Amino acid sequence: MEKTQPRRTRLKKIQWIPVVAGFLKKDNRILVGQRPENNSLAGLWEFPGGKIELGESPEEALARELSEELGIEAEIGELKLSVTHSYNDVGIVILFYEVLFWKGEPKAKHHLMLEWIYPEELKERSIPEANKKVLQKIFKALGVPWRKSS
Ligand code: DGT
Repeated sequence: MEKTQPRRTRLKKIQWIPVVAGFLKKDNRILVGQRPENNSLAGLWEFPGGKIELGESPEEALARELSEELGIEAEIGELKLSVTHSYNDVGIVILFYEVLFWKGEPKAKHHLMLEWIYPEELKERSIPEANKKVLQKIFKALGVPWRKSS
């Protein structure tokens, strides 16, 4: 009997990269940072975080990134949301964690600028496509309504 061919052959396999990001909240605002120049997605506003390195747990990776990027010692809370997104030849899996407690005041050691913003403001900011497409889920994970009641 003739073997059936797979219906769709992928020409190129993409590499999936695990990323962690933190929701830091203060007075109903969340912390976002503007991605630096000479970096992919430069100028876009993101949640602090980065790629998980070999041998790290997601929580260890996020604590390291928050120390490197913001200079704080953070306690990583609950996993609130996971998102997948693929650019051309690379895919990212982003795990978003709640961060409720930390020591120190966040400083922009890596970002162009840091800002505490009301989640609502994310709608007007330039943010990575991976986040834009799940903004509604991000609002839910942050525990704020998707639309402001007037
Ligand atoms: P490196 O060492 O230069 O590769 O930088 P890392 O490890 O700080 O990682 P980064 O921030 O360049 O990689 C994170 C990837 O995830 C990047 O493609 C942007 C994407 N991404 C999408 N949304 C977010 C977000 O809200 N926060 C962060 N940190 N990355 C996001």
